[in-house]
Amino acid sequence: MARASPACWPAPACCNADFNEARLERYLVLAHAAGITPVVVLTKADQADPAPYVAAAQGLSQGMAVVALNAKSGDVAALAPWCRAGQTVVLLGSSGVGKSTLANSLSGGTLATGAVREDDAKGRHTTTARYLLPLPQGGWLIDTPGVRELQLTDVADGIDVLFADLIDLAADCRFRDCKHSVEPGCAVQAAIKAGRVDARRLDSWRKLTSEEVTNSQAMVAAKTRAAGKFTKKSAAKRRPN
Ligand SMILES: Nc1nc2c(ncn2[C@@H]2O[C@H](COP(=O)(O)OP(=O)(O)OP(=O)(O)O)[C@@H](O)[C@H]2O)c(=O)[nH]1
Ligand SMILES: [Mg+2]
Ligand SMILES: [Zn+2]
Repeated sequence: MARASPACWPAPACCNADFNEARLERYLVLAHAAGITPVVVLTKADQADPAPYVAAAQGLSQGMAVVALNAKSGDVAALAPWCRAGQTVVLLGSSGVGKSTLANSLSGGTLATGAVREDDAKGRHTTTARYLLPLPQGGWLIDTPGVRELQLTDVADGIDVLFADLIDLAADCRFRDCKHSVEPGCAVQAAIKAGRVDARRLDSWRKLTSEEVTNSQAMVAAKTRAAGKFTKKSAAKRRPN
């Protein structure tokens, strides 16, 4: 995606059993790491009261736009601010959340959509390629295949943006190397006790940071091994027989 054009990243999720805060947080970290504005779109608002899902999504990031709608109805005007000329929209989310349905409603296109499984509301990976579609307001939309698993690597910046409030608080902890668990003078634990911060967010911050560090170290190690092999091969080629 061209960096020059303002882009937004609606991360559709459903107002049903498939709604998952931890998964949404991963999309948000990825978007922030890429310098893209995330917008959470809660589809299937016709199937359940969207209010608790909207509140849960808003709790993931202060001030983030969260839109609940019925992607099938064609009434997607609430997304107009992100679909204007010069803007690019990428739909990202699990299979079956309604990305292609939303893409069709926004663009007037006819991308294939697929039914979800009845027992757990999961999709069947209907879309298998990426599609670029022009939007009537002048922007562009990219529909993508459903994400199966999202492993985070090299996104430390994105984690810092999503958890900026906790990082700010941590600056007031008594100890520089505070782990925000049982240390005296921990500003993060104080905020949790005062009800200003959800303990779940601290847990997510820890989990995502640790996963990111492990994955990034594994990536560096793999690159170093690959570079070592390459150097040995080219040295062998240069060696006179
Ligand atoms: N009731 C209702 N059904 C919806 C809504 N959005 C999508 N659906 C239905 O959900 C199913 C999956 O929709 P798709 O648009 O194919 O989902 P997708 O995210 O593109 O799925 P993949 O291509 O597999 O990644 C289809 O049966 C849609 O008709 C909605 O807002 N309300
Ligand atoms: Mg699709
Ligand atoms: Zn602390």
